[in-house]
Amino acid sequence: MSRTALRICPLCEATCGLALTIDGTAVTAARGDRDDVFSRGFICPKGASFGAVDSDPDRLRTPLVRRDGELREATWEEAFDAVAAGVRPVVERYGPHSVGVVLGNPNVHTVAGALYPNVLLGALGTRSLFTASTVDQMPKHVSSGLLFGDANAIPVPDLDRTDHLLLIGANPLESNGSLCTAPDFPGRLKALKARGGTLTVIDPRRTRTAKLADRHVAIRPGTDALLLAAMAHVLFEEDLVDLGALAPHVEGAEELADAVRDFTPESVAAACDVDAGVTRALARELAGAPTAAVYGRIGSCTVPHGTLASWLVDVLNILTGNLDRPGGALFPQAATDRTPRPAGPGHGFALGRWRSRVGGHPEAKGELPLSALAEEIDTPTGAEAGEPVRALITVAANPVLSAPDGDRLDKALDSLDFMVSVDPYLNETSRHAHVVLPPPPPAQSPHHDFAFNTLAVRNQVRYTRPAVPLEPGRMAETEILARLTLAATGMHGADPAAVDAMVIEQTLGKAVRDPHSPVHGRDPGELTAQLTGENGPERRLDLMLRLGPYGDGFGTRPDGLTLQRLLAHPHGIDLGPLRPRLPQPLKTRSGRVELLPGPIADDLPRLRQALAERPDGLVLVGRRHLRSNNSWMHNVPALTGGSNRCTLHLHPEDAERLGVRGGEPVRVKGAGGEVTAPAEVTDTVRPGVVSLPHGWGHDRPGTRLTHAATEPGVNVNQLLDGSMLDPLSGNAVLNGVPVELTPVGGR
Ligand SMILES: Nc1nc2c(c(=O)[nH]1)N[C@H]1C(S)=C(S)[C@@H](COP(=O)(O)OP(=O)(O)OC[C@H]3O[C@@H](n4cnc5c(=O)[nH]c(N)nc54)[C@H](O)[C@@H]3O)O[C@H]1N2
Ligand SMILES: Nc1nc2c(c(=O)[nH]1)N[C@H]1C(S)=C(S)[C@@H](COP(=O)(O)OP(=O)(O)OC[C@H]3O[C@@H](n4cnc5c(=O)[nH]c(N)nc54)[C@H](O)[C@@H]3O)O[C@H]1N2
Ligand code: SF4
Ligand SMILES: [Mo]
Repeated sequence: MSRTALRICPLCEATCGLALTIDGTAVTAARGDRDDVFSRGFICPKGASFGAVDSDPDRLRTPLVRRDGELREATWEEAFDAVAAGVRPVVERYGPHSVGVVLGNPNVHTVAGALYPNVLLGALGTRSLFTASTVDQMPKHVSSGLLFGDANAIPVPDLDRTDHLLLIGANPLESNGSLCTAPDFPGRLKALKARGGTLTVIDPRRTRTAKLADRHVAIRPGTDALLLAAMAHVLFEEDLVDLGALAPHVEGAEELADAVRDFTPESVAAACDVDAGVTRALARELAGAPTAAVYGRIGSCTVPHGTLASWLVDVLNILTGNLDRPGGALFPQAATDRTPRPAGPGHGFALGRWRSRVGGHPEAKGELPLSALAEEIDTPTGAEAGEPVRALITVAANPVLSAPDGDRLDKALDSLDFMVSVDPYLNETSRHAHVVLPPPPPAQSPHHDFAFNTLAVRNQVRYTRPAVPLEPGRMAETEILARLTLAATGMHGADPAAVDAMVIEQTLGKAVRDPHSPVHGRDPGELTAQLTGENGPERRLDLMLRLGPYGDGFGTRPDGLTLQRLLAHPHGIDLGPLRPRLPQPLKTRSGRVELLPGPIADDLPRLRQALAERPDGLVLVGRRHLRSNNSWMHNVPALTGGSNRCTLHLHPEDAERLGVRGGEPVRVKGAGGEVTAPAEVTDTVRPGVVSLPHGWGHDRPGTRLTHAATEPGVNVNQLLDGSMLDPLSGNAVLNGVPVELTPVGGR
């Protein structure tokens, strides 16, 4: 007997609605849910393989606890006992900062990851927080923090209405998009072209996305900030600046004009390897389009000037009047956002409120660079104050492969007093843990996109309950994280429901005191009694929906959103296209968009120096494959093989010059080490640039990734030594990295 269950896909940021076929408790097929209000039936090969991802036999079924040096199956009770016994002595002896927390990418794809890590961090009181954000989008958070006063206020290109889209360092035809949640991104780009719009792609590789473009600019890696600064220069020089309706909300335009004066198209041409005429054309096209949006992603973030490039993306949107207008780049309004407060000056965004112990890196958004994790563990206390990280909690993270210099981190993890990993796999990182707590597979978990709805090209809200019940012996990831929080913070054994109850009490306590809240002045007890949901996490979702911008305000807006109303709409509720919202989202001290914030102005001299830089050798960039996802999907046979391989792309001219032949192994050497991968000669990379995908290197002992180990690939991040960072955000430089090639056994 088979049945159908709906489930939002958690495998990438596109958040497609899936219709799963369930036989017994197994997912036997997945297709796109045609009635999904947002994805309308779209599905990609990863979503179609949901069943295989879900039922991977290598997924751990029980907790593992290390005994006599070996990880062995254990009960949940034994596992949490071991967490309490491992973490508490470290906190008591060395203080809270000696417990590190590493949060990986899938936390933004789970209900558990949205609701519990902040509670854990608050209760631990540690400053040793490291996340995937600092190998990804931290530059964007910092630029948004500085421009808008809110690190999470990230404008999203209005894909469905824009007339002109400029994509920088993004390849949504493979990645399905990022910081821009859009099911069927490829279809939306084709629709843009079909309605007469234009697409420009800036990427050192001629990607599938670039092939779709009207104009592709194969820039030299790492130089986007120069190109974008020159475009801003042209807008000022040619009198193309038109803030439009933004004018009253923006300050600093004159100072900005001065700041970009040196960056003429001619002066950046050699560094970027982009003709001055092309740069001028890019600026004119942007200004001339009825509406336009500039959008930058990985290739513009994970570079030495990542924050400046991210800032310039929005600067160009602002100077052309495209920020916050339909067809431009707008701020989404998610159903679980906080009640919007009236516009006005805010607290602003502070950077560097503390620094990392060893490298002295400034915190950004409360985080330290993931690149600095190894040194924070393996550098003993010296002159600097503070203790090394001695215990580590990793949740959905595989930094041994995803962060620079995995070999060093590998050794550092082995030296910890205690480590616990919440992870479904025994992989390159979790193999070091003393305790592994495996979450259930996705079909057994609920789904709501707390994070991605704040980045979606259309306002909408969807929630799916677990498609199949928890297998016997399984524990929901929400409960795992609640129990972990209690065990790590001296409340081991308390009822995990107490964690949710505490959050609800605190949230309502604040809301009733807030004059702008729909529940101002009401009794928190009476409101708590109104919450519905089968469990703590659902009641918390109900709470957020009801207090949110579309919520029922606990009865003040009777037709507003509640969990019950959402459950009655299994394919989701459409909340309409993105709408202009300024000045409400601004939280800067001035209450305006601050075009030239101090830390940005202070970083511009470094960009000016880059005008003279010319790499004399090859530089490395990354790439993504549609049927893969970071480090953890190489274990699913249905998603491996074909073009999804860990090969080194290089241009025929470079291959010829270096004597490299396609299919033969090449040794690639970088500052952090060397790897050997088969060469793939292709003119899709520009001359001077080579490309390796990340997330490979599944050949370490002690893991349980049976299929991935048969074709392990190499870890590209071993080429990095972790010293190259964007200074403002602490983000790792993963693109535009100098490397040397030698054909193995060649000349
Ligand atoms: N060279 C290079 N390096 C890169 C990048 C690059 O472009 N180039 N990209 C960077 C980017 S953008 C990112 S986001 C990072 C990602 O870095 P990470 O977040 O460290 O890596 P992932 O491979 O996403 O690993 C996620 C981990 O979560 C586990 N997991 C999967 N599903 C679940 C779940 O439901 N619950 C829990 N608890 N765990 C789960 C997986 O088994 C895996 O161990 O990598 C970065 N590294
Ligand atoms: N299939 C698949 N989908 C994914 C993921 C995955 O691993 N696989 N990962 C997910 C995650 S965590 C993220 S963050 C997103 C990322 O989403 P995207 O940012 O779209 O990811 P990439 O495909 O890495 O695209 C980055 C592009 O930047 C180019 N590039 C490199 N250096 C430079 C440069 O200096 N300048 C410019 N202009 N371009 C440059 C690269 O050639 C590459 O084409 O994808 C998500 N979706
Ligand atoms: S595009 Fe992303 S969300 Fe949609 S089916 Fe594919 S992996 Fe899932
Ligand atoms: Mo990412």
